[in-house]
Amino acid sequence: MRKTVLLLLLFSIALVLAGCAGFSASRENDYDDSLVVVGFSQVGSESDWRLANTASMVSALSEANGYRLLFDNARQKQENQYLAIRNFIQQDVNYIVLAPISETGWESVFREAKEAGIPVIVVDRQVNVEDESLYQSWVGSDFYQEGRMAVTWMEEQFSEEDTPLRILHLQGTEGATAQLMRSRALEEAVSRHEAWTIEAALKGEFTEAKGYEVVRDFLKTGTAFDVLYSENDNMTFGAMRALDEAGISYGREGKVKIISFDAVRKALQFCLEGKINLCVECNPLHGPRVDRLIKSCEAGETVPKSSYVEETFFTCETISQQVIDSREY
Ligand code: GZL
Repeated sequence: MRKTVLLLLLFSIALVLAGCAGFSASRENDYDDSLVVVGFSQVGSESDWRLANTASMVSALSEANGYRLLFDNARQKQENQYLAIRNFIQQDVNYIVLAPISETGWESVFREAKEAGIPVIVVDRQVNVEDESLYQSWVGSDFYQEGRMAVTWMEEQFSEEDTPLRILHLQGTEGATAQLMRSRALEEAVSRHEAWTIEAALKGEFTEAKGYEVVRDFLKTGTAFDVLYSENDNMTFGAMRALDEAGISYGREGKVKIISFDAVRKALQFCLEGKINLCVECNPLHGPRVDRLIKSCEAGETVPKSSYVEETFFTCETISQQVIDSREY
């Protein structure tokens, strides 16, 4: 008899604990299920541009705007983006948004998302997949056009056809669309101008630290150059520090002319001070576009396969404090 009572008592305790566990588990997932659940895999936080891009996405995909956002920072590693996407699939999100670190290697994980019935939206850099049905839409910049803006400025500044022009090329993360297209525009221009030469192509990985390191090491070779073509502002900031240390002047009155991409506020300030000659804008504010895309998908509307953001450029002569103060990033 005593044994039966004890067993019954243990069984009831087990039931109560299971019930609580069940209750606590359901409470963990107890969010407003009218929200659209979005898993966003971001490249990292390597640059001022990236921080502005993240801020734009987080503010647009807010709960007040009808979303539950799951955010993952891949810290510049593609395998972390694979992990994040598979995690989002397991959590059965409604949409996956990816800012890809590089163009290739997405087929299998995109196929897993498609098989799970989860649309993928790509932002910023592009993906290179055989089957374009693997993603719903892409929002980003025309990086080739950005490069064309820069080389057109160079052709205007250094118009004498036979004037030698020695270029130091500071490249972003290898294989990123921004790097591939900004580099292609420069390389095509150099092939058109016999007197133009690329003295070196340095890999700065879009970060200030790496930009400083590779330019510092290059300057030790004593190779002279006339123009620094730097594929993002943070690498430019690092290069400026290396040029300062080497006692090489730059900017409007300087020996070296500087071209920089992104046009974040700090770079525009340097442009106003005459330290950067040309800032080519790369618009990071993709959040509202992604919000509109998802809302269209939710309404069953057809969405464009790709949409480009508007961009411009600024020079020492055209930038002003008023323009800088009016910008969002
Ligand atoms: C461009 C973006 C690039 C920026 C860099 O859209 O992919 O990556 O130019 C960022 O600042 O790191």
